[in-house]
Amino acid sequence: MTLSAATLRALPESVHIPAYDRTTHAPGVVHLGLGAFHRAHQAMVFDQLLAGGDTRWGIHGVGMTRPDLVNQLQAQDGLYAVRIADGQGVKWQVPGALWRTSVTTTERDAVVQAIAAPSTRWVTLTVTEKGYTPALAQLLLDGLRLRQQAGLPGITMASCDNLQGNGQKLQALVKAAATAHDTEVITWLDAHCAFPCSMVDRIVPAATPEIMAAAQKALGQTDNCALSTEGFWEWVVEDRFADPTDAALLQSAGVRVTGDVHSYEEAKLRMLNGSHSAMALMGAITGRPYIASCIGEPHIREFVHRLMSREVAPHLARSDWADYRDALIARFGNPYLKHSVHQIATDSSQKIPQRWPPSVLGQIAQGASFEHHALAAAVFVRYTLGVDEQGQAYALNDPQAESLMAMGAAQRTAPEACVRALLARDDLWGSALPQHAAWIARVTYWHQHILQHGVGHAVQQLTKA
Ligand code: CS2
Repeated sequence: MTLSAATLRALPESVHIPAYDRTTHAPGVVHLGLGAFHRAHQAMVFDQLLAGGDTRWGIHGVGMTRPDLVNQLQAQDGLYAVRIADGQGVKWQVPGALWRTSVTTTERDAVVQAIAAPSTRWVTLTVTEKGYTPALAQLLLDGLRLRQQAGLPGITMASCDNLQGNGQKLQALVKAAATAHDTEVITWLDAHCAFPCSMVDRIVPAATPEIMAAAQKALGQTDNCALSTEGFWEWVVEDRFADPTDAALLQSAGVRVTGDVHSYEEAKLRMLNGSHSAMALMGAITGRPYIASCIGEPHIREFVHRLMSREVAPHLARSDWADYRDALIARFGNPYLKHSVHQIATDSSQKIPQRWPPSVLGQIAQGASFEHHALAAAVFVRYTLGVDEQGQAYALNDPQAESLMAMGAAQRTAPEACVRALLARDDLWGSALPQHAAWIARVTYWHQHILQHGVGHAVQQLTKA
């Protein structure tokens, strides 16, 4: 038996299931990017609002890249189980907010129509860092134009990707795609639509065969779309909505609505995601498969603790950073989350710019040490070799993979030139760092150390100092 609307009632009582009607109302949210994160984060917030009786939060989920996943979700009537597990315990829940699905590649028109549907009030996005393309802007613009022409109300478009100022970036992207024929839709958009910035946080690893097997056991049914996550979740969204009454509603579901998302965004990107990238690259090279296996090593744990305390925190507006750091280290160690280092190392070229350079520049401006970030950057250079310390090859999954590997290939024979070439890239490091001699010198130092003695030795050397 496979999980679906028909089999939902046969689930064990311990599994929390939706009790509300999922078929009568049209979705109020179009979500672009139907990956694991959205399904275990916002979809569960919307599930809560639906459970409270507000029928406007059903989701039309749009897969941007994975038709296979969308087909599986469709076969299960949009239902999937989420295992929520950490030191507090383990529970299973089936959120019911996903009501319809489409794939952009083959059903673009259906997506445009969904954005333009009278019932649609929100568009949310988790399309990843590399998803902010002119094609995305055009898709949104086509939907918005139909709304404007039909005289429909404006909508809230909430980017939920790990980018600083994500709402502003989305708005700028949509406007940049407009041509001279779009003057009316842009005037309408400015007057009626809202692009709030958002900080979203919950660790949701990509699904694994292990979680499918655990789902089978807990549900007594097959679930090809099961996910695993932690109890913790946070959604901080800017108080900027097409319908201002949404603020109170979201708050009632545990979302933080504020004028100041910036301080949450920068703390999350540099503390959580910055540490994640450093550990993921270390794990990839040393053959540690999961984040929990990395943070479980005392020297890596010390490295991450010091990276956050000494080099990230001094530049954050968020004053409760010490508690935040300690909570993060505990979350990284969650044994239930088999969070693959190679998954996090994916698209590093798109992630590093938000995660590391702002802290390095902050340290430089204060004349303070940036050794931990220099070591992390050296680990990234070493990562571009595509072979771990045991001699196992791994693939770089990155839009820049080819150029990164071409630059990194000769690092054993011409290490300094390779480090220089990779550090000269302003797409990764911004405009100031590639000129900074001391930064280049320290990355070069750690890179040599790593080539000679290995990543573990380098981390130990630094954390002993
Ligand atoms: C991770 C994030 O894959 C990655 O790059 O750093 O997906 C991280 O797990 C989430 O941002 C946590 O909220």
